[in-house]
Amino acid sequence: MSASARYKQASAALDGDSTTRWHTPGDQRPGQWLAVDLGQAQRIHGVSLDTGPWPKDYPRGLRVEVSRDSRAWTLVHERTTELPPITHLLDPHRAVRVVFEPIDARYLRLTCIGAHDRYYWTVAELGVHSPRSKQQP
Ligand SMILES: [Ca+2]
Repeated sequence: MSASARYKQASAALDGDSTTRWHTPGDQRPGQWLAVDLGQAQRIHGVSLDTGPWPKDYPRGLRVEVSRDSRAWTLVHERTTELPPITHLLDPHRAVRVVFEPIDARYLRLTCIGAHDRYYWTVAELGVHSPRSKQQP
């Protein structure tokens, strides 16, 4: 797991503990990214970004790209969000859920395409969804 410029603790977004987090070093800005290597290609069709105890730190816009070789990337989701996503109202912990057409991927790259002057972008836990298992930690 890696993240853009000197963002430490990227692994905290995948440690199974929603009280630990990866977050941007300051207010969220377009271009900040978080990437994950699933270890091997697998069929996936969605991601969820759990904000843990920081529900206002959802990304104000998110681009999701996937790749099999970390060189050729396929855009599977891109949307700016001025208002809280509907999932935020249902479950603040899972502030962002993204579903896309099933695709084989080993690498995921999440990029912030929005900005906020008061809030970080936080990912307490990243969930990667495959068509077989609805949810994986
Ligand atoms: Ca965590």
